[in-house]
Amino acid sequence: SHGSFSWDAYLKDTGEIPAPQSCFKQALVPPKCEFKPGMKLEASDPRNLTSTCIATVIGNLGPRLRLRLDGSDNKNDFWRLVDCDSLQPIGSCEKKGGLLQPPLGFCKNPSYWPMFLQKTLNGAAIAPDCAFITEPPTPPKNEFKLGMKLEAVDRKNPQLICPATVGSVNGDQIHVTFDGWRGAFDYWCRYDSREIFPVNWCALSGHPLQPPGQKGVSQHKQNKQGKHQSLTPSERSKPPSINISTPGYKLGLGESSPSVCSTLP
Ligand code: MLY
Repeated sequence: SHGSFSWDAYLKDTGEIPAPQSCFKQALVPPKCEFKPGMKLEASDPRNLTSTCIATVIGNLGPRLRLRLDGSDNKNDFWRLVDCDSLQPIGSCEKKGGLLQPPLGFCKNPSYWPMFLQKTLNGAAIAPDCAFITEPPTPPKNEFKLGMKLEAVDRKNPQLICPATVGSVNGDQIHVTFDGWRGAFDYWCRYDSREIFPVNWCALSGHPLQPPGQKGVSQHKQNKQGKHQSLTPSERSKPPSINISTPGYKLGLGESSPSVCSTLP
């Protein structure tokens, strides 16, 4: 139901190994989503982590929620897992003696915040306590190894989860490299990031999984069946070769240009 990509065939083709479940700060069984669109909750402001705000559920993909802070615009939506400690029921902040804050970039005069808060919560759908799941434990140390396969959020298109490979390990950080995308979407993250998942997490959780990209899959890299083969870590760490006759080169339209890579999915 989520396209034709199969990890099983892909791993057999390439002989690569999935990162073990124990590497990840993710539940053994992905949590169910009990949130519904329109429900309100408390969330820490991603742009100002010390402040607790009101958020509305815009939608979900499996256990990942698309959230919008009340009083913010529709250009700053963010995604959180239902088992994320930065989410809590309405009333939690006040119980701890805290005050709900307007989001960074509150769209109205700050003096209007108390009235806005009252109006935004009046008659609102409140997310039930049972929807909030305890965060899974943090693995004691970074157990990722070079070449291990995983599923990872594309930070430039954060609704997408894609097949990826550990391209490098440095202390508590790993380099997440996206299969078939020549490095344009790669990033470093901590080993306990909530944006990385074991192979088959999407299938288990009901989240769509993107197929690997086609870039860097040249004729000589294709196997007999004509199936995808990812670049080796050493091939991948080399910058893509640039041909000065490539249209768009002089105009800066190479694939690393953020104006090209970070736009539409
Ligand atoms: N419209 C975007 C989509 C790229 C998505 C890449 N991810 C899956 C690694 C583009 O082609 O630039």
